[in-house]
Amino acid sequence: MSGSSLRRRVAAGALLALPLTFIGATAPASAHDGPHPVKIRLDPLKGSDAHGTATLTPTSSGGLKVHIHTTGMTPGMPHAQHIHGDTSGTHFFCPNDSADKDGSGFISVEEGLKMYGNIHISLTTKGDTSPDSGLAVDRFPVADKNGVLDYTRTISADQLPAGTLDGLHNLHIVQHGVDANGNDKYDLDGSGESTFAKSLGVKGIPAEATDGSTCGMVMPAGGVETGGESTSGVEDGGLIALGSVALLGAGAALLMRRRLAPQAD
Ligand SMILES: [Cu+2]
Repeated sequence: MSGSSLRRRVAAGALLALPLTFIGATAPASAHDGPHPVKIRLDPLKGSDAHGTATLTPTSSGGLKVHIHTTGMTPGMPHAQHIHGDTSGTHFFCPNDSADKDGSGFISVEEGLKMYGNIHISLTTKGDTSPDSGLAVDRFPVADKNGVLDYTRTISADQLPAGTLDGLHNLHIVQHGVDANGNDKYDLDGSGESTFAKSLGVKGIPAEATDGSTCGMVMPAGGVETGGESTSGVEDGGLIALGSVALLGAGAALLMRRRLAPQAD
């Protein structure tokens, strides 16, 4: 073998080795063995001190196991909770304090939807998990007397919107229900009436029942949070919020009124 041929071989070997090393170091294992579980830290939204964790685990049969554990929730009350956003790549995010445009001290549904996106999955305890069940408070988990909420449900493959498992990193979890006046229940004295429920034609629902309590961004293992606000995401948000109001429907809100409106006794 001539010297120049050897050098060419060594050079070619080095060129091959470089990209292989690069791929080995950076390619996610999930490229070949399906989506991995993601763990989400649920942080308090403005005015809330609830927090916790959620774990989303894709099942071998194409479903999604959801486990949520939060503390500091309104005790004894149901908490609507959803996976928000979509899997098309639109950039959604958890709203920070500045999202409280009306100065209520909390993030209302209207304020939040522009940021965390539409309802993708309703995390109910049984039955339907579509956006139609967004306010089905009789099927949302109830926090215990200490304000601890523990929720586990496996959503079957046929109930998951197409692309959910591959698009987990675009999604968020939002829990609702706060206790503005610290009396351990939702009432109109706390934070007034829910303008969101009212917009659906249902009066008398406490804003405490629909204001956001926690939000968590879904990040793949080893993923880096990019942060920042996408202008297009915000602009899209207005339209998406309108769509969501229509999706939730007056029927769901009526259910909510039955469950949450102050009882005459
Ligand atoms: Cu929600």
